[in-house]
Amino acid sequence: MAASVKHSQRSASKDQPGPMMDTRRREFLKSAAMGAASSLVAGTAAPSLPVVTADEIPTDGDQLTWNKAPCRFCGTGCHVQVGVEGNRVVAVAGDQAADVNKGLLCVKGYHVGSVLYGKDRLTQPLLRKGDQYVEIQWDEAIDIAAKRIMDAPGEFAFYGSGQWTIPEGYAANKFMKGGLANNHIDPNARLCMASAVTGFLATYGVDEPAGCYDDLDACDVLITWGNNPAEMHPVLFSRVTDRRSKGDKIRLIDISTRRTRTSDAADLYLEMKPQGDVAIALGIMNQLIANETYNKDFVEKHCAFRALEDENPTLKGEAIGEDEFRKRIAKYTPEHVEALSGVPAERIIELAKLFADPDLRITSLWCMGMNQHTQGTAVNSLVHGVHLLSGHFGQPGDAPTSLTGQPSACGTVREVGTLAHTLPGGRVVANADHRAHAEEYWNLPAGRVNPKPGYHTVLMFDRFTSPSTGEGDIKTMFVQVTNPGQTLPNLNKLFNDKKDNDDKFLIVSDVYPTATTQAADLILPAAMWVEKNGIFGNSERRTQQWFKMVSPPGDARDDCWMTIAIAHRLFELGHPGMKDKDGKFLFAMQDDDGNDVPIWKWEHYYDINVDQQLFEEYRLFSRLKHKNLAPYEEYVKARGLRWPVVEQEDGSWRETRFRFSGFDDPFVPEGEDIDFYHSNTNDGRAQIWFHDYKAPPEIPDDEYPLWLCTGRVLEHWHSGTMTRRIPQLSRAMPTSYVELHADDARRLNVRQGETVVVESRRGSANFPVWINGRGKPPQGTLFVPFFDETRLINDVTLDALDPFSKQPDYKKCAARIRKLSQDIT
Ligand SMILES: Nc1nc2c(c(=O)[nH]1)N[C@H]1C(S)=C(S)[C@@H](COP(=O)(O)OP(=O)(O)OC[C@H]3O[C@@H](n4cnc5c(=O)[nH]c(N)nc54)[C@H](O)[C@@H]3O)O[C@H]1N2
Ligand SMILES: Nc1nc2c(c(=O)[nH]1)N[C@H]1C(S)=C(S)[C@@H](COP(=O)(O)OP(=O)(O)OC[C@H]3O[C@@H](n4cnc5c(=O)[nH]c(N)nc54)[C@H](O)[C@@H]3O)O[C@H]1N2
Ligand code: SF4
Ligand SMILES: [Mo]
Repeated sequence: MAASVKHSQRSASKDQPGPMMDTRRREFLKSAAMGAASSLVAGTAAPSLPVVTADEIPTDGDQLTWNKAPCRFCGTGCHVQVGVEGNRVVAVAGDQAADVNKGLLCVKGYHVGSVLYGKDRLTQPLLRKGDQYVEIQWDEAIDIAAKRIMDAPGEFAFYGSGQWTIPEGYAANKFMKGGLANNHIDPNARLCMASAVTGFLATYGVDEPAGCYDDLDACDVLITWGNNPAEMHPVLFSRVTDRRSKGDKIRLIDISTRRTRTSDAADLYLEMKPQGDVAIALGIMNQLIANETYNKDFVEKHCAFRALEDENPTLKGEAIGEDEFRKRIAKYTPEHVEALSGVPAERIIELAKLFADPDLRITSLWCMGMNQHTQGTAVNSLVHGVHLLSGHFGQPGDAPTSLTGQPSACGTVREVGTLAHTLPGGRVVANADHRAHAEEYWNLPAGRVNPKPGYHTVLMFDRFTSPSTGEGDIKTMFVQVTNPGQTLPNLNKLFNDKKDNDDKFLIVSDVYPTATTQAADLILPAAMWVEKNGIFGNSERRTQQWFKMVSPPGDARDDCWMTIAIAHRLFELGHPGMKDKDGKFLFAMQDDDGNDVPIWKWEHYYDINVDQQLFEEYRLFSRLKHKNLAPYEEYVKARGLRWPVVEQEDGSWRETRFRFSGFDDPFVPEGEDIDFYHSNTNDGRAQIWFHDYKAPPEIPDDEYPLWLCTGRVLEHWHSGTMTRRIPQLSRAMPTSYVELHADDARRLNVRQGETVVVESRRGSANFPVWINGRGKPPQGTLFVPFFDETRLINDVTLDALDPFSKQPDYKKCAARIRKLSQDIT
């Protein structure tokens, strides 16, 4: 067993002021933060944390202790310095020693410390008794949860999160797949990056981006494919705008269905129709082929062509020759693409010319516009294909990079393998060798891991709330660190029926009351962020560690402890899966002297570093598919390391920035420039896919004449449970709204600020109108952010899925708006 890290080691990461940062970039972000905070309404101020800039961190002589942690919010993965006095976080500053953000934070990061101090934190387990909740003790709560599972282990589902820490997700995964031999575990990241995963797998045979944030420092052209990093990955985006303000020539091209702050910063804004991205990617490839301007050498050496099988298509597809690819791509002429996407033919030609230029470095970024898409796998593969066909791959600045949104969607979901069909380290339950490795590392009897994938998120909720399928075979569900009662699509179908269904038992662990806890039978109060130890994995394969700094309020406890305590109660109740093959508890742990530590008892949970022990076990898996991680102690010292991390001859650990590239990736054989060593065709080649354009699943018609897109805003995090409790953020953006084009408003006779009903075939919700607001949707389209629990836009959205990734499309459906007073007959 690895040695546990003593708390005294924490001071090792105490920070000294780092290198000078660019003042303009800092001013930009500071003013963005202050801009949001400046709309404070006088007189309503609640206690809040001071915003401290990195160079204002007090040093010696005061009571504060500073320690590092990644920001609680987005997948950018900035590091903050957290100032603690007594048992309270009292200040937060950007971490100058962090490569990702070099001391900068966005408005959410500056206020991240306040997430802990909303007035209505959950502090005691609560059990539903009729219409009431009664406070109960933890022993009873754990016993109730364990007995529900014991009654029907195969009818239990675990719904987790890309905001789980790596050890939390790893423990949940081991509990389900190794303990209960039940694969009904899936995280909210299914709603977020499942199509990115299938795109990577189909193209390279292995998940996660080859490039990293350094590409943004080196590219000549940056293309955003329907994402809005100016608001959703702000510090990352500032890395690019910063270069431009220093005089670097960098061209920003924003392709989007609506004008956003990213479009405002772009040199060229291309407005497309929903689903137009598929056509645009096909159009670029068409031109590269038609003009013979693709990179023949790169394609010949490193690529192969592929398409879906005619019958029973699979993610693997079938090989097609280059001639067949040429034939199929021929129909996507710039004119045809213009008709499908709304982007003028000459702009498609212009994009193709950029990709045809071998002297440029081109980075593509995307996020939910391409993933929440019924052709999500297809469009992800096509954009990889554009880069491969043109050879814009593998050099710093030349990269197709999918950004993740949540702080550990990569770390906890993709790497730890918490999806319903995956195992740790990028492996799958359907493969006998992969199962055998898991059984070996978990010391389980052969055959324990179930080969059948569990239910993906949408199916899991369908089987739980079962509006259409009779009883539904999921009887008990445990939800941790996610708020499905607000964020699932088509809530009337997938969630709202739970409220009237007493046969189903919903256990929810959260930090605040939410739309989901409202429907819960058992509510478990959780410790959050720096109230516990943790590890996150960000968008660029960077694994980042932090220590617990303050105690959680009341009786709130760690999510990982809850999972282990439930597992141990099941062990006591005699569930055979909670034993390893030597009869020992699945999560048995010892201290440095080899003594057993009863970590299922809360008072002993922090006697050892449970995170470290789980991480060291998980590390074994990381080596199976070249996702190698360093020992835990290395992450204690660093501001994150990008995997694969391999040990050097001198005993140091080296991270990897550019995967598959001979000059940087330790797994590319000596002398090779590029090697796709997980190739689906076992020949070192990546696949350039052909997919036909398909129409969106629901298209506006006479009854529902408008396109509805949903998404986010800078100030709020998802369902708003955390950011709406931070006074500065909630005052800056107090309520959600519907963005509308001025001509549509005129035609519909609605005014700025007026509340209207937004409705679809599935449901409705009310929103104030915002014309020419934060974003500007084109005529005939609406945009609604989903952070406001008082106005649930997911009563309106569609639950149509991508056939491979099973990710729903929240970005397009048919809707209408009407005045509040006006009835539709
Ligand atoms: N402030 C803040 N930042 C966040 C988050 C947050 O809640 N708040 N959440 C994080 C998470 S988990 C995520 S997943 C990311 C999301 O980050 P983004 O994807 O950048 O943001 P969204 O607002 O979800 O996406 C809205 C965009 O989808 C595009 N779109 C609509 N239809 C299409 C289409 O057919 N094709 C394409 N290509 N684009 C289309 C539109 O251009 C629209 O602007 O943000 C992360 N960062
Ligand atoms: N309409 C629409 N809906 C969407 C999307 C969209 O674009 N449009 N995007 C989808 C995407 S990409 C995503 S990622 C999802 C996000 O959807 P969710 O994950 O459901 O949203 P969050 O608000 O992040 O929920 C996290 C919950 O965890 C709680 N929490 C915080 N810290 C802790 C902790 O340490 N422990 C515990 N137990 N709880 C904690 C918070 O209070 C909050 O209730 O939304 C999806 N839904
Ligand atoms: S960009 Fe993301 S990680 Fe960085 S401070 Fe803002 S919310 Fe936090
Ligand atoms: Mo997400």
